[in-house]
Order: sequence, then structure tokens, then C-alpha cells
Amino acid sequence: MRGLSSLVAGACVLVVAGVAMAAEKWDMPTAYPDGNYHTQNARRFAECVKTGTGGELEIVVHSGGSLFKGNDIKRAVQTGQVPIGERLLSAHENENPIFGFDAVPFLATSYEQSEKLWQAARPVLEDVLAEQNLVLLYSVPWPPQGLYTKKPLTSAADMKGVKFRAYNAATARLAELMGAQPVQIEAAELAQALATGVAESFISSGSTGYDTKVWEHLTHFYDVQAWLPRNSVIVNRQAWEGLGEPVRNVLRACAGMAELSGTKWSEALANWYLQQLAAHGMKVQPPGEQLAADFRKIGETMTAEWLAKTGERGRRILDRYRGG
Ligand code: PCA
Repeated sequence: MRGLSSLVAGACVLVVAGVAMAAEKWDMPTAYPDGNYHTQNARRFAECVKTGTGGELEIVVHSGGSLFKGNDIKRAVQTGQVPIGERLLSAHENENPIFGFDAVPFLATSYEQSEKLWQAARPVLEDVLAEQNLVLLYSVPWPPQGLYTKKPLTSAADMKGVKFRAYNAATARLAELMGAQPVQIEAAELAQALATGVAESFISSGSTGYDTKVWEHLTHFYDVQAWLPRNSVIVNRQAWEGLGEPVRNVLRACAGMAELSGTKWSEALANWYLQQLAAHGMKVQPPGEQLAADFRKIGETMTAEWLAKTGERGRRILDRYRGG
């Protein structure tokens, strides 16, 4: 009798040890604050993966650039320093201009258009990422981008000489075309840059304005709705291939849900953020006629430039997007 029970106990220990050995932990760096919906959505994604795999894969989200700074996340995933991460891929246009598909001004300005552009771009983006040892899991848009300033604007010319915070090549180019002075700053450092006067204007969503408490430094928000940039969650290819197919299936399913719910979340919050800016005393308004016309012109220039840079691949995305 004693022999049998110790045998059973021994078997239990073995089983538990077996489960413990199989469990894998993935650190997931992200660049935006804990309370932001992208981060919250990533945590839900991690929860889904843990539940779906019965604890076999646990993803631990590190927000706010705490594990890797925004600009270093993509390389960290590519080189296997971390297996997974979230990044604003348009900040890597210098590596491949395709990464800028979601930051071309006025190409897609609503959630509906953004989704259509995403569907058109996704296969091409996946190819580009595959060339870089990366697998795409999901992607979620930021709300439409508007202009933050500390004075009223009537035209783009009013931006001449203004220190303009950029978060990717497209926003730097936009600054240049307005005659402003671009300075690259991650969202995590934006509040500091505004407080010290390193930047005095920028283009972004109501979401990042809200997270930054922008009303402490700036006064005006022009709701130009220029584009909806995306955060994408990417995985290192070796880490991906090291998983069993059942675990990969759970990751795919959770990613599909995260993309849907994150996109809905973004859309549901878009107006709320602008209301919060107004509630904190900012003047939130649509651009006047001249400013809107100037922005459209800049959009045309930048669309042509992006097409020239991306060649056949960019053309394929645009044709598919426009239903051609
Ligand atoms: N917020 C991020 C990127 C786009 C956005 O809306 C930022 O400003 O850095």
C-alpha cells in the first residue's frame, strides 16, 4: 500500500515538474504608458495567451520603454534579445520605406480607410518583416493625428522656425515642408521635451496628448486627421519557430482578437481624448481653410515621395487600397 501511494506521489511530482519545465516566459517590451489602451490591449493579449496555452507560454508586458526604449524595441526583437515586442513601425522607414505606409498624410484618415489600407498593406509588410527575421502578430491604429501648438495657426507658414517634435521620418519631413525644425523624440520623453522647450509643437493623436498632459504646456489642438499610424506586435522568427504548432495557433487566435478589440478601443476613445483636451482648457478645433489646404498640398507631395521611394511594392499597396 505504502509502495503504491509513494509511486503515485512520485508520478504527481513528475507531472508537475513536466508542466513547469514546459512553461516558457516571454518578455514583451512596449513604448507607451501603462494606462494607454495599446498597453492594456497587450496585457489582455498576454492573458489570452496564458489561458489559451494552459500556462505553457506566459507573456510579460513591460510598458513605457522600461525594458527597451521605443527606438530599440524592433532591433531587440530582430536579434533575439527579446522574443516579442510592440513598435510603431513607421519609425523605421529609414530601413525600408514600406514601413511608412500608415504615415502618409491624407492617404487614410478614418478608421474605415485605415482598416482598408491595413488589409492592402499587410501582405507586403509581412514580406518586409520576414526579410528582417520577424513575424507579424497584430497591429492596432492610433487615433487620427492632429497638430498641437501654443499659438493659433491660420496657415502652415505660421509653423516657420517652430521646434517640432517628430516621432518618425514622415513627421520630420512634414516639419521640413512647413518650415519647422524637426527634433526626434519618443512619446515617453515628450512631456519633458515640452517642459524644457526642446519642442514646442507636434503632431499626434489625442491619446498621446492626453497621456502627456499636453495642456500643461500647449494651448491649441487642430484636428487635421492627417493619418492613423499603427503599433505592431512582432515576434523573433527563431522564437516563433521554437514554439509548438498548438501554441502558435493560440498566439494567432489571441492576436486576431487583440487586433479587433484594440482597433475598436482606439475608435471608441478617439473623441473622448479630444473632450479631455478641451476639458483641460485647450482650444480643440478643426483647421481653418488655409491650414487645411496647406496640409492637403503637403499630403500630395508626401504621397508622391512615398510612391517614388517604395516603387513596385508601394504601388501594389495603393492599387489594392484604392480597389484597382
Ligand atoms: N502617438 C504616438 C505615435 C502616434 C500617436 O498617436 C506618439 O506620438 O509617439
